[in-house]
Amino acid sequence: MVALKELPQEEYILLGHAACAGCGPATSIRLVYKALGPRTIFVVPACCTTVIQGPYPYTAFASPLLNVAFETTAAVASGIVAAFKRRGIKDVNVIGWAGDGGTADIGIQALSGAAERETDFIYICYDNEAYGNTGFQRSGASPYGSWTTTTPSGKKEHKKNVPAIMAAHSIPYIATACPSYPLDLISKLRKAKEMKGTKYVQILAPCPTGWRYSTEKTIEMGRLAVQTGMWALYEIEHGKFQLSGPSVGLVDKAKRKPVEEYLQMQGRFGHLTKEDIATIQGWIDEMWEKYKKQQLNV
Ligand SMILES: Cc1ncc(C[n+]2csc(CCOP(=O)(O)OP(=O)(O)O)c2C)c(N)n1
Ligand code: SF4
Ligand SMILES: [Mg+2]
Repeated sequence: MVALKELPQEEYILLGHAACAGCGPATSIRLVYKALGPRTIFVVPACCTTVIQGPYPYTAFASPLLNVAFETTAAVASGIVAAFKRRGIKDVNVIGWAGDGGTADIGIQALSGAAERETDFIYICYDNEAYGNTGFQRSGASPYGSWTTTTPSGKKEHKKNVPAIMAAHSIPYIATACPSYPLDLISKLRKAKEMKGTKYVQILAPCPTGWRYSTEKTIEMGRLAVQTGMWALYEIEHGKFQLSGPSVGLVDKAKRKPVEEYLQMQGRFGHLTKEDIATIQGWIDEMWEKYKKQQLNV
């Protein structure tokens, strides 16, 4: 695990960005930059980041960023990787940086193709669990029961498991992360940077505007997501699954906080009944039984 004192003092997401106060994705960009440094090119489809970056001709990113059509993130990144290879450029990190809508739903075909071609890049899905940029519509990654503008009485389906879909592609590295655990996040990206082939990282990035909580609680919200087991931190390295960070100690259900503690802090879950909460708790417990088996390799 990287130590705090090893992190660069420099900031690469600059003053004047246009994120909402308390934006989890903006904090995540800051950490990704601290992990990878400024020799990094971001490929970004339509999403909140196209606002966070600031209006043209200004930019809050200290390195090149390409805005691309929604479904093309991994395809464009593949082209950049090929062009760099042709020109013999080896020291630039090519990052696909897309939201959950742009990953779980709209960009999944291009992502799957890039993974199958073993494209040498890191694809990061920052997951605020809805289509934030267009007013918070449901995505495949929105959790069961959550209010969005297209699920006014709560989503009826569970969250799509994109890391598992990527695991089915047998890529060398998959990780989940959260900006509430910055050193864990940075360590995972540094590891991904050193590996060849397609690396997939999904960051749970709390969004006060859509999740409806007060802006100073973003870090606390991410911690609660992890402590309740709603979001598990893990790595799948060359097919080997391993829980990481605080999630290591949460295999035993008694160690996890009840999910209600997390849900009750967010307006998007304000309408949930006891039965809904039990359904979500049941889903978490079921997921953790799977993590336990994967951890034990059975
Ligand atoms: C092909 C296409 N369909 C729809 C849109 C409209 N659109 C722009 S951003 C966005 C939401 C993106 O959601 P997500 O990928 O989760 O990123 P977030 O906004 O949450 O950061 C949508 C639907 C578009 N730009 N292009
Ligand atoms: S809507 Fe959410 S993800 Fe988008 S900029 Fe605001 S806080 Fe960040
Ligand atoms: Mg989103």
